[in-house]
Amino acid sequence: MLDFYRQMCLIRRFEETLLEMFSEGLLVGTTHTCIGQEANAVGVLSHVDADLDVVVSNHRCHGHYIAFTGDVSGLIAEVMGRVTGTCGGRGGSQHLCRGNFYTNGVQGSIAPLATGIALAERERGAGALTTVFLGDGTLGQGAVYECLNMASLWSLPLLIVVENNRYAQTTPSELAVSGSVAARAEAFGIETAELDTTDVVQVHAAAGAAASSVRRSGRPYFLVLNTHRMAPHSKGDDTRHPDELEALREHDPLRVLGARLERSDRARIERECREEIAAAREAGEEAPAAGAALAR
Ligand SMILES: Cc1ncc(C[n+]2csc(CCOP(=O)(O)OP(=O)(O)O)c2C)c(N)n1
Ligand SMILES: [Mg+2]
Repeated sequence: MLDFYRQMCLIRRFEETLLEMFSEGLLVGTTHTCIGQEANAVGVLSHVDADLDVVVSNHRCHGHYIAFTGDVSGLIAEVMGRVTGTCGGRGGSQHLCRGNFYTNGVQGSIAPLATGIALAERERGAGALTTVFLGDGTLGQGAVYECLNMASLWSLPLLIVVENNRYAQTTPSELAVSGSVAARAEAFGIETAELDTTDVVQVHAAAGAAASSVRRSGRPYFLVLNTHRMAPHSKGDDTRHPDELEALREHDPLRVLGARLERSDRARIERECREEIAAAREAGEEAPAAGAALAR
């Protein structure tokens, strides 16, 4: 539980720092924080092996990246556009590639990417699990259903995680998503589970069952995690009523887990995370800008 708390805290502090830096005019481009959704990244990715398994993520990818790699220095430098960034400062917040970790900000594009990777990995025969994270709004992309069909028909070792935060930018899911999300995958003969919690321990348990099922059967699995985005879609673009945002605070995964920890452990972990992110930011600030390196 302490390690879960540490990872979630690191992700939270990292993203709070990005929002602060944007508001100070120190960053350009955009960013999407997973503030409120950290339990998903940490709970699911505690079951993958970074040397073997593959993770494909979307525009809201920092939590997944940090849970998979622990590399806050590379990520902050990447968002800052520095040569020391994960992709030499050219990918930015949404387009990361390191080892077996890939992201792309084009909604739905990662579903075919992950399906193809799962097929390639099955052919390679090393037993790799491919995990892909999709948002509820991305269920509006037709390619997602072609992928569910192929993954089931061809028995691909693919774990599809839907992080259902009930919004796509400003559009609530009631206006965009009909019927049952889980039933969409069930219609393709894919095993599913749905969870309504921000407790990382519960996410960890459900994701463990899902990952074991894929590894054992070689078949896809569809895990729906009903969750809450506590911060704006990107930056300063939250049109929700303040009362709605206030009500989300009780679901804060740090609060949910933190209540079960000793106060002294919490304080120590929070201090260590603050220090780690501050050091990463400082190192990023000292590194040369990618644009300058490209121009040379
Ligand atoms: C093809 C495409 N269309 C539109 C966008 C702009 N866009 C970025 S995020 C987003 C909403 C995604 O909603 P959801 O899948 O629920 O993920 P969430 O942002 O809630 O994590 C949209 C429309 C995009 N990135 N790609
Ligand atoms: Mg959403």
